[in-house]
Parts: sequence; structure tokens; C-alpha cells
Amino acid sequence: MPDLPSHDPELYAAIQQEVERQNDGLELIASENFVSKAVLEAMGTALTNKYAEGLPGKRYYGGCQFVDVAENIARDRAKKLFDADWVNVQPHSGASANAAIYLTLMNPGDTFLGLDLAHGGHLTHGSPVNFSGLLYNATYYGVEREGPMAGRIDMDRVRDKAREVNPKMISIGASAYPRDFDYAAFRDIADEVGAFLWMDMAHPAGLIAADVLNDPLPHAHVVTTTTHKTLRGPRGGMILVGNDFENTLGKVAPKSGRVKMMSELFDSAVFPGTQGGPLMHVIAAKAVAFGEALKPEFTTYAQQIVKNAKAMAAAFVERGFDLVSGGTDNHLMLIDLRNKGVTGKDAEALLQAAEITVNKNMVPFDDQSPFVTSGIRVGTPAMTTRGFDEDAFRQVVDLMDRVLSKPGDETVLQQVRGEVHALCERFPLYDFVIA
Ligand code: DSN
Repeated sequence: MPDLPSHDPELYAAIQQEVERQNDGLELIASENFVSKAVLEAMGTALTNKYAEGLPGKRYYGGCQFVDVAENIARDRAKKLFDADWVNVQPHSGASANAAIYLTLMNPGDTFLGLDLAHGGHLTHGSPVNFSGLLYNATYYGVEREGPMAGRIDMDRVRDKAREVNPKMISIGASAYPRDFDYAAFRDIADEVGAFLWMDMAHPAGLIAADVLNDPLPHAHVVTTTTHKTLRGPRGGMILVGNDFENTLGKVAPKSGRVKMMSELFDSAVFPGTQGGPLMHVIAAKAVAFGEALKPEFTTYAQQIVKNAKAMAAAFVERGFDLVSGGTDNHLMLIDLRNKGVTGKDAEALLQAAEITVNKNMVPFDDQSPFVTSGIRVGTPAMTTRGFDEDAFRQVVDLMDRVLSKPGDETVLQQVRGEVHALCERFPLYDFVIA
């Protein structure tokens, strides 16, 4: 019997309401997912009590023998999952993992080249309001405005830009890019200009683990990820180095004054460089999630995420929605709502009233502010976890279309809410509040 309901009823009520919200509504935020009960259980353990600065076998605190086991399980499973030579599972988040990359590979003021946030990039890839844009000289590549490559990255332009700005590092990765990346072409460009290549695979990590999308590890010098999006683990981050391990050593050695392994530098950049004690309960939960992702069922899940996204994209296009790049290769789509006469902000609120959760999102070449936006981002990972198939997602598109076609119509909202609840009941989620 959980203590929390009687121990802290006020807090428990908020948790209960959030679990109900997750159970009863359509979760279409592309970066969210639903973890298993086992992952929740691992996170709710006494491992949260343990300080374990350092690495397994080399800690700055006593009593780490059992958390060492947990961290080693997480590391071994992550390496197997991504065929990586080395991993660090301690970053508290994707942003923390990314901070360690900058600290290792760049000096303040150095130039790097990343995908423009306004074209689907991420805050930590050089936004002027983020440390990455404040401390370093961020330059950007983007997507094409028109023509056959509209909404997609043209690698010839990336090469031209790299030659122009001569970056020390090139980043790949996005939070709202519905297409796959050509990692070999990025590496070719990085080699030509003598840059490090870093891939932030936070969004597609689960799809990459399941071989549903191209694999960056053979091409990038280093890869970061979150663990909670398509990978379906607890909130957290991770750094990986693939089979280019040897090649990266020489480049980094001069900075450290001795030939240090790339892994040593990244480990030091996580702790003590950017973090204190690792969150051992979260690392244990990462281990559970990686174990789940190593099972054949996870490959089926990842394949279904993409099938569902493609079915959804086709249904949106049939109904006259304008999808950036015309469709999707992965788990998400970015919808430009300008032809529908509704802003992203309003669409988010209208859909929320029907218990359909999406996020407003800038579209490339947007004429609205980031707080208003002209688009929404929609993703399939969370509802695919609940068992939604292509038919269910086509029904979701119908529900969204009805809400957005008649903004503020109470009758439509009520009908759609009822259908949302019925759909969610068909695919149950959590039958408990506290795991
Ligand atoms: N905030 C995340 C997202 O929603 O994509 C990226 O870190």
C-alpha cells in the first residue's frame, strides 16, 4: 500500500490528476512517451539516496558497490543496443549531455555549425538564448524554402556553409525535422573542413536502436541522446561513441596535454565538468528501459511508430493540411497551419480543450513569433506505446480536423472529447497511480 495518499494528500492529488490526464487523453507531443511499470518502479527506489560521483569502480564515495552494478548494467545494455564502443549514462538530460560535448570539443568563441532552431533544430544547438549560442559562435544551416527539397536539408548547401564558416564542430539532430539524415554526407563535409561531427539523436534514438532509421554511430565522432523519447526510458541523457573511436583520439590529445582517450574526456566533461552526483535511481531505470529496447518487441514497436506516422501524415494531406516536407520518415510531422487560418498557439489550445495534446511549433520561414507560431508538431511514439495502429491514428486525424475546422464550436468539442475518451478506453495505459 502506498503511503503517499495519506502522507501528503495535496501532492498525491496532483499526481493522481496527471496520471488521469495521461490515461484519458491523446498524447501527441512528439518528444513524450509512456514508460513501463518496471521503469517507474526502478525510479521510485532507494537508489535516489546514494551519492556516487565518479564512475563504477572509481567513485569518490563509499558504499557504491551496488549502484556500480546498476550503472554497469545500464552501460553494457546501452553499448549493445547501439553497437557503441563507449557510453556515459550519467547525464541528467539531453541538454546536460550536450553541454559535455561543447566542453570537450570546443573553446568559448569557437565556431560551430548546426541546424537552425527555426528550421527544426534544438535550443542547445546554438540558440542565442542558450549557453550554446551565448558562449560559442553559432552558425546555421537550414531547410529549403521551395522546390523539390522544400522542407528538407540540402547537403550541397550544408557543404557550402561549412566551407564558408570553417566550423570546429558540426552538429546534426533536431526536435522538429520529419526526415532522416544522411550521416555519411555530413561526415564527408566534416572531414573536408576538419570539423568534429556530433549527432544529437534525442528524438529518433529508439528508431535508430531498432534499425528503422539510418545509424549515426558509424559516422559521427560522438552521439548524444535523451533516454525518454522514442527510446521510452526515464527522463535523462546519455553520450555514446561508435566505431570511429580510434580516429578521434589524435584530434583531442593536444588540448589535454597528453594522449587521452576520447572517453576519458567526455567522462570528465560530465563529472566534474558539468554535473555533480549522478541520479542512480534514474540510471537504474535507464538500465531497465535499455533491457526492454533490446527485446524483439521493441523493434516491432519502433516499426509501428513509423507506420503510424506515415498513415497519419497521409490522412492529414488528404484533408488539405500542409505538412512541412510533404510527409515524414520518422515519428513526427510538422504541420504548417497557415492555409487553415489558425495559429499554432490557438490550435494547441483548441485541441487541448478536446483532450488532444500537441505543441505549437515554429515552421520554417515562419512569420509568427515563437510564442504564437504558425504550426503544430505531432508525433506517434506515445500512443503507439498504448497500442494504437494506423486505423486508430487515422481516427485521431479525423478528430483533430473536426476541432480545427470549427474553432470553438462547443458541440464539436463535446463530441470529440467523448470519442477521445472512448478511443483511450480501448487502449488502456496505467491502472495504478503509484508504481
Ligand atoms: N524539448 C524537447 C522536444 O520537445 O523536442 C527537445 O529537447
